[in-house]
Order: sequence, then C-alpha cells, then structure tokens
Amino acid sequence: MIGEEIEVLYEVDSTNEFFKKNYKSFHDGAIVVAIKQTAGKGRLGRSWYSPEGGLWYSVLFKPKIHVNLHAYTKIFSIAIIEVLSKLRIKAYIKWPNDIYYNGKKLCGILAEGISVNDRVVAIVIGIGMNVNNDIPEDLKGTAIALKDILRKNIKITYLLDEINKHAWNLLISYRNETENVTKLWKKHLVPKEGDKIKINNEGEIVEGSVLKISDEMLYVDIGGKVIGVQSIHKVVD
Ligand code: BT5
Repeated sequence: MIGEEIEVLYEVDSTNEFFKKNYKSFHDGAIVVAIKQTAGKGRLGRSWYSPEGGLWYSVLFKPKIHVNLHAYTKIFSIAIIEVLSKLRIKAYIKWPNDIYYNGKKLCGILAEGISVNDRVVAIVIGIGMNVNNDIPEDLKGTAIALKDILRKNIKITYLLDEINKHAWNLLISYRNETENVTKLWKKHLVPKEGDKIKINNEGEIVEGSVLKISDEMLYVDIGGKVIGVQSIHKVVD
C-alpha cells in the first residue's frame, strides 16, 4: 500500500530530500507530507514554490527488482489525471510529466533514484500540486491552483488518499507491464504523436510535427529533418 506509513512535517526543505536522507528508516510505500517546503525542488535544479495550502509530498519505493523510474512517474501522472477527472477537471499530461489545466501548470512530479554502489536501492516520487495556495505574481501566467478551477477550497487529505489509492491500483494492475503504462500515459499526453508543434531550435522558432515520443525525448520532424527535443521548455505553445 502507499501511505500506510506516513510522516507529516510542518516545514521541511524538500520532501524528496527528506527521503533521500532518511530512506533507511522507512518501508516501501511510505510517504512524507509537508505543510510547506522551504527549498522545494523541480527538475534540473529549478525551484518549486511550495507555501502552505498546497499538496507537497513524496512517496518512497524500495523495489526488490530493477524497475524503470519513468514507469513510476507515469503511474502517478495517470493517477492524478484520474483523480482530477473525478472532480470533473479535464487535465492533461504535458510531456514529460507535468499536469496541466487549460494551458497552466497545476502539478509537477520529480522522480529521483537513490543509488548505493551504482545500484538503485530506492526511488522517491515527489508530487507538488497547487491546491488551496495562492499563485505568486511571477507564476500567474503559467501556473494555476485547484481552488481557482473549482472556486472553492478542497481537502488536501482527500486528494492525498485518492492519488495514492489510484496509483496503487495502477501499480498492481500494471506490474511488469510498463508498455501498457506507456500506452495509457500517451492517451492523456499533450502533444501526441502526429501533432504539429513549434519549437525553439537554437533561437529560431520553427514548426514541425511530432514523430515519436519517448520518456526522455520528443522527436520532431522539421521539414524532413528530425530533431530530438529534450525538454518541453524548448516547445513553444
Ligand atoms: C517539476 O519541475 O515540475 C517538479 C516539481 C516537483 C515538486 C515536488 S513537491 C514535493 C517534492 N519535493 C520537492 O522538493 N519537489 C517535489 P519542473 O518541471 O522543473 O518545473 C519547475 C518550474 O515550474 C519552475 O522553474 C517554475 O517556472 C515553475 N514552478 C515553480 N513552482 C511552481 C508551482 N508551485 N506551480 C506551478 N509552477 C511552478
């Protein structure tokens, strides 16, 4: 189960960092939830704004066999989409694993592996969702909170339980079937294979169509030349 073992902290630098330091003291499926983070992290060293009112938590997995980090991230993305759809919110996964609503980011996921002697001994999946928190001025154009969509506050513990339940069901159903997880993930994904997109190719905005999507790369055909785009941030909306 996910969340049978739970640590609640009023304030922490980052829930992912907490598990990276303390993973030995927790079991598979444990979660740590913070009311606020003082140094919330995004990918590639970016920072994640996490004041009181949002859902900021990490899940620890201690798989006995080798598993693909991306499979866990996808499972949580799908679980979040499913929970939002129960609230009648039509969100989508913006490649690779951001949850968007109407062109704005509602939720981000940060997956990290903990290795000892080159062997992955634990996986930490960090989830950050804007729920009842205000969005700061500098992010208002790109980010949104659940309370702004629903026009009311929503219980954080409800969301936490639901996401964990959905993720657990997906983990059980798709154990050893990462291809099927990818298929489901692609159903909710934007852009999709075949879509036309604009990318920033070394300073020049060019249009192309998505040929293939992998976990780490978007392959875009630009007038017959195929370019691998590594981050959605090179994609122009
Ligand atoms: C992510 O990174 O989207 C992953 C975010 C993961 C956060 C969770 S919270 C619990 C756990 N503990 C942590 O320390 N982290 C995880 P990335 O795709 O790199 O997006 C970061 C970018 O999103 C920033 O550079 C900002 O532009 C923007 N951003 C920052 N805070 C935001 C927020 N609260 N809502 C929407 N966008 C935000």
